[in-house]
Amino acid sequence: MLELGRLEDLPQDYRDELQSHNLVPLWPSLRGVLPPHIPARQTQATHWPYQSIKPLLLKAGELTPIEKAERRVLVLANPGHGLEKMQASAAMYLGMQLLLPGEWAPSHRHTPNAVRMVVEGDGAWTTVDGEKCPMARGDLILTPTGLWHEHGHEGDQPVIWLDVLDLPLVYYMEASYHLNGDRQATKPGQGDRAYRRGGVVPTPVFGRSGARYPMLRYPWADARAALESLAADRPDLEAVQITYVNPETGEDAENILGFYALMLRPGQTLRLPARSPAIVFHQIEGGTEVQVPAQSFTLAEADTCCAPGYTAVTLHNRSSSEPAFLFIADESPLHRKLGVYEERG
Ligand code: 1HN
Repeated sequence: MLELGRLEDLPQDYRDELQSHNLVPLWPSLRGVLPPHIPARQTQATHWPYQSIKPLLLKAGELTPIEKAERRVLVLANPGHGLEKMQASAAMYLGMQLLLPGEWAPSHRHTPNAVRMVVEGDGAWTTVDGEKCPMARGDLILTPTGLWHEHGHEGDQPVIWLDVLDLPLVYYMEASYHLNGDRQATKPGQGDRAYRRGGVVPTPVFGRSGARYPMLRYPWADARAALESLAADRPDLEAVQITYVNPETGEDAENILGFYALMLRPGQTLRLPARSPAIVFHQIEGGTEVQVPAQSFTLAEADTCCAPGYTAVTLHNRSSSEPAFLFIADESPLHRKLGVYEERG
């Protein structure tokens, strides 16, 4: 390939004059922003074992009262982006959040979309847009853009959950901000009850609710049952996977990030094609070997890892007798909406 001219090839007085006019020559940087064949990715495949997070998070519970934190979170930062950027990938933020018995994380709303995947503990709840959502292991709770949300805890043991946000993207867009609010009044109705069965939706005679996000909590018991049922119905199916969708539209539950649950049959090895979006895996039950080129992670329960886009990932259930269940988050909705989604076999 023809070498393009470098910045150093230009006379210093010319470079100085460009700079004084806020001008920059493209050609020294062209290959950097538009590399051949495959994008440059800062996202590095990274593994965050839960056993290294949990003691440090509990320590944060001793060191920092909730009033001094608002959200007591240790961020799962990708070293490829620089830890201070608080990014797991280009568009994804991950954090592990701790709420102690009796604590309250006050109501706020913000432009980034969030979900939480409950890791351990009972008795906590998140109120989203007036709906009080109980939190149990494996439950997925949405806090989409603009909706008020607050967390409380009436149990007697610490509660820990994984937050997934599109914060890096929304921040990059210079569109990230929050508003604080008062404790929410709760209203009747739970989306996970109203939309209990796939294929049928509530149809009030006197006007539909019109809620953009009709389902805010996806209980793990239901998602797990759906996976088990799918696996039993389709022994021929290689990837036993479900997508968390908006039950009124069938579209992804949120606008920017996609959320899925995957069941690996006992002993199963599943090769995922290289796709343009980055991907995050969180082990809900069982154990998985996650292979990316030149690296392999052994995920134990509650572990989290990520892989950059344009990378083939191979998953292997380490148990020959029990299924393994993974929660997956990725940037597919974003890539598809922007028209840059790619799969490379
Ligand atoms: C947020 O609102 C929560 O509500 C957690 O629990 C993590 C990280 C960045 C920005 C907002 C929450 C967050 C966050």
